Formats: sequence, C-alpha cells, structure tokens
Amino acid sequence: MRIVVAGGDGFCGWPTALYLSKQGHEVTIVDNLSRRKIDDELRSNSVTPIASLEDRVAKWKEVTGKEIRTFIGDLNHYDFLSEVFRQTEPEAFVHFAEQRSAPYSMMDREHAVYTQSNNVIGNLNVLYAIKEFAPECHLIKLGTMGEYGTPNIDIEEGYIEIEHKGRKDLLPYPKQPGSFYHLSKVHDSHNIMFACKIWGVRATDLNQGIVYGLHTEETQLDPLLVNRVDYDEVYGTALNRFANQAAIGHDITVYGSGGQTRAFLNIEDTVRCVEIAAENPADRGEFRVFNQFTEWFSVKDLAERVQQVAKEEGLDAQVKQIENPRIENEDHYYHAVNTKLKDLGLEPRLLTDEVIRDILKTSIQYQDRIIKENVLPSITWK
Ligand code: NAD
Ligand code: USQ
Repeated sequence: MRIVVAGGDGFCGWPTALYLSKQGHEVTIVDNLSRRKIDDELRSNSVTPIASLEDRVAKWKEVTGKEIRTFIGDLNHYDFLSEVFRQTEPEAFVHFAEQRSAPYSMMDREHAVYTQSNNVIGNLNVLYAIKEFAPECHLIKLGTMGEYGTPNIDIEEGYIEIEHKGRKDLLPYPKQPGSFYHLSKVHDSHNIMFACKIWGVRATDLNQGIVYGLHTEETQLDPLLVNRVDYDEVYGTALNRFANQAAIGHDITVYGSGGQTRAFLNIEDTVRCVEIAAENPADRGEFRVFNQFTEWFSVKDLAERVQQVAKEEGLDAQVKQIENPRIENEDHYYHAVNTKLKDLGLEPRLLTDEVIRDILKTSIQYQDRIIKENVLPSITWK
C-alpha cells in the first residue's frame, strides 16, 4: 500500500514508518520537525541521541535497501499538504503529527493556542485533502484514551448505547478530557466523525493509551535508527520517565496519591496496531474507534514495579509522592474495553520486567545526556 506517515520523525511515527516499510509498503514520512524545535525551546533532549531525519532514512536504505520518501513541512499549510497528496496518492494516511504533551498545552495561553490550532487545523486540513485528492484514502488517526477521562462506568470503544425516556440510541461515548492537549483530540474526533458523515471519508480513530519502551526490531538494526526517549517533565510519560529517573538515582515522582490509573501499551504493539488498522480499512463513511492499549496500571503500582527492577539492577531509587501539579482524579474507577484490535489479530505484549530493564539499561548508557533540572514538574494546571 502507499502509506503516508505524518509525524514520522516522532516517538511513535518513526518506528511505525520503519515497520510498515519493512512489511513492503511504500512509505512516505511527512513531518515539520517541530518536536525537535520544541526540544530547543525547552532546552531539553531525547535520552538517546537521534540522527537527523535525512540521515535516518539514508541509513534505513543502506541497511534494508528500502526507500522512505520524506516531505518536510506542516499539515497546517494546505498548499504543502496538497502537494504531498498529489505526489503520493496515499491509500492510507497515518496521522501522528500533533503536539502531544498535556503539560506543554497547559504552560500558558500561547502554548494552549498553539496546541489546539496545530492539532485541530492540521487534522481538518488532512480531512479536506482526503476529500479533494484521495477520497478512497483511509485516515488512521491517533487519538487518545485520555479523551474519555475517568468516568465512574466502563469505557466503551467510541460509542455507548444509551436508553433515555424509553428510547435507545448508539451515541458517541461522553468525553471528559483533562488538558487542553487532550481536548484537542476530542475536537479532532468530532471533526473526523462529521467528515465521515458528510463526505463519506473512511476513518479509524485509534484511542491510544500511554506508550512505553523505545526499541522495535527495526530501530535496533543500526544505532542511527534508534528511537527517541523522553524523560523531562513536559514530554516524559509514566513508565519511561520513571525508568529514566531510577537510572540517574532520582526519586521516582508519583503525583499525588498515585491512584491515577491509565491504559498502556508497548511501542512494538503501537506499530502492529497501525498495521492492523491499515490492513482492515474502515468502510466509506464509517467512523471507527479502536481503544489501543493492552493493560492498565495505577501510577503508584507502576512506580513500585520500576523501583523493584531498578533494585535488581543495583540502583537505589525511591518512590516519592509529590504534590500533584495537575487537576485530575487520583482515586477512581477504571475499566476500559479493548477488544476490537484483538479481534483483528493483535497479540498483546504485556509489560515484563525485561522491558523495564531494557529502558533502564538504555537510560544508564546515556545517563550523561539527562538534564536533571528538567525532571521535576514546574508546570501546573492552576
Ligand atoms: P512526538 O511529538 O514524538 O511526534 C509527533 C511528530 O509530529 C513530531 O515529529 C512532530 O515534529 C510532528 N508534528 C507535529 N505537528 C506537526 C504538524 N503540524 N505538521 C507536521 N508534523 C508535525 O509524539 P508521539 O509520542 O510520537 O505521538 C504521536 C501521536 O500519537 C500524537 O498524535 C499523540 O497525541 C498520539 N499518542 C501518543 C502517545 C504516547 O504515549 N506517546 C499516547 C497516545 C497517543
Ligand atoms: N504522572 C505521575 N508522575 C510523573 C508523570 C506523570 O504521577 O512523573 C501521572 C500524571 O499525573 C497522570 C499519569 O501519570 O495521572 C499519566 O501522565 P503522563 O504524563 O504519563 O501521560 P499523559 O499526560 O496522559 O499523556 C501521555 C502522552 C499523550 C497521550 C496520553 C495517553 O503524552 O500524548 O495522549 O499519554 S492517555 O494517558 O491515555 O491519555
């Protein structure tokens, strides 16, 4: 298939582009390299040293003989995006290309506005480009489990049957997102659903949980192909961040009581889920929602698990509960359905100590790159 991977220079997009290329698809990466610029803005970095996109794809070609085309530009620039569609005629458009940090979106007005305009307008442009240039193209859009929030009932996959005053309907599941970033994903979902209804766009919204790990088979083929790993207060996410903290002897930072429960998956399952979605396209006009995660953990349980593995590696990391910089439920019910991807063939890789050890070892290898001042949270929701 001809597949565009937008955001293909990022943490999820890079390994996905390599995996799809290895499977024999004709892959094109579109990226404006904004994530690298945000590293400069925040004076932060990936724990692993990442090569330029140019060097990454050149190395991929050298190692595998497979070509990945690249277009450097912004989804918010419709002329640029139109040219990408004209030149690539995509059958699937995998859309990772958004600002994805909740704390970044909560820094101030400017960062909230940037996040929502970058994400919502970029996605709207993609919908228009599909309508105008590739009406058969399947949009595979990365949403987030955080769109649902933490309701006191089970989370279904996108829709819920509701009976009200004697009548029944299948309606979009209620959304209670917890940051301006998470809200941008809800706005995207509504725009996609509407475009499916009025133009017959085919779309799959992958409501992804928190992704952990870093390596896939493909990123390990050469050091130049390594994936990025975030650890800082803005882009570091639970588990990867905890492992990096343990590696440098920093306390493992549990926000508040640590009862916050979230859905997780391994980066190796992310790439497989995207392949499954691409191989099984939505119908014309169908807005399909898959909950993309394999298991859930409370933040505190995860921190203790990382502490235990770190201890086995001779690292003395302490789990420390600190004041929660966010406004969120800390003790709540959590139960989410995730059967649709499994029904289509996903075989979940559940979290093992081996995976935690692998992240720890990478962090230890590059510990001199970790900027300690960037670890503790300073951005608050207030
Ligand atoms: P990332 O920041 O590492 O990658 C995103 C990439 O998109 C970057 O390379 C960035 O330069 C590019 N980009 C951003 N805006 C763009 C624009 N307007 N035009 C072109 N390129 C643009 O993020 P990630 O962790 O790889 O996440 C990818 C997607 O998956 C995001 O949409 C995110 O919301 C979603 N997601 C991520 C996680 C996670 O744990 N990392 C979990 C759930 C959902
Ligand atoms: N947390 C801690 N300690 C930390 C960091 C986080 O206790 O040091 C807590 C947070 O308070 C929160 C939970 O861990 O309750 C998750 O925070 P996170 O930063 O790991 O993840 P989040 O902000 O939700 O965002 C990440 C990605 C985002 C994606 C989302 C999936 O950055 O792109 O959409 O995970 S989900 O969580 O399902 O919404």
